[in-house]
Amino acid sequence: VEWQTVKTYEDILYHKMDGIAKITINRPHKRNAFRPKTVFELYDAFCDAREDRNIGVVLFTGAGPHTDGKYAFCAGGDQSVRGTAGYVGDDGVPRLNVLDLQRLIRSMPKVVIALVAGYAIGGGHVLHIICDLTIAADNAIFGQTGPKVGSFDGGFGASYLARIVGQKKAREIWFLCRQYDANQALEMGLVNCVVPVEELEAEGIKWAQEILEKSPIAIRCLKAAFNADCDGQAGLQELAGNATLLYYMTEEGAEGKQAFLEKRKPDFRQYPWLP
Ligand code: 2NE
Repeated sequence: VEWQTVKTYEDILYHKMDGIAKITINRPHKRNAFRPKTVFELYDAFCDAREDRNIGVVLFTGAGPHTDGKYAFCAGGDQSVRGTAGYVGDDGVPRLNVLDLQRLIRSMPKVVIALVAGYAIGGGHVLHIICDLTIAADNAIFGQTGPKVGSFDGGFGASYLARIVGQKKAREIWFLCRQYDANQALEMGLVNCVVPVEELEAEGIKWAQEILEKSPIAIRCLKAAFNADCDGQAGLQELAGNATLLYYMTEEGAEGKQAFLEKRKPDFRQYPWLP
């Protein structure tokens, strides 16, 4: 089976193969930094993957290497289009639309795996944080730059990072703006494994295939449960939405709808009050 192009975009590539979607930021000359258009395109592709019943896993990665030989997952917001109130697109409107993308990746009931080769920096680092799993190439470099370049992500970028690596380490990452290599990232639990760069995609496919053998409903409920632990009412909404989905799939749930449509009283007496 080979990757099939799903749709053609300007800033990203979008492929599918056998239950797996692959979304690639394609601006290697900018170390895959994102402008508003990049984020809109990513959002569109992630929505498609979310809606596709055949897709269970999304691999999220960056195109590379660039002509100078360097790799990047994503170097965050494109500073060359940063205006006074966000990143400015062709329409002249300043935006921080990457926050919408973060929420989509976090809440979609499919597993999103970041494949990081080279730099995952700034808002690009937060994008890998938000993914369910991260597979790092041996050349991966991680870090935040906000306090150096006049920015910060106090949302998932701070609080969820701290859940992953602990408060002390998260504060170090943000306050010192250092860069960390793949093995340091592995040591602090920031990534799931490290592989040679040439094996990155194959490893991602292997993990995806292992996940695809598992129960879709079990995985979606687990993702929602992990999220609910940190995400307050939005997390509970996600988790409870799965309970509603499962309830709709029961005879008991269907009886309510059927009775309404048949203009009769529902007969719930036939269903047990389980202990
Ligand atoms: C990523 C890093 C460390 C790579 O360094 P190096 O030395 O390998 O490459 P270089 O020469 O800096 O970059 C190569 C080309 O990519 C562009 C550069 O300007 C350069 O272009 P040319 O000079 O060749 O034309 N480039 C790289 N990153 C870019 C960026 N983010 N925006 C625009 N152009 C970029 C090094 O490049 C680096 O530190 N990059 C900046 C990382 C950064 O600070 N990102 C923004 C953080 S804030 C953010 O992302 C954010 C947020 O905090 C909250 C909400 C939303 C977004």
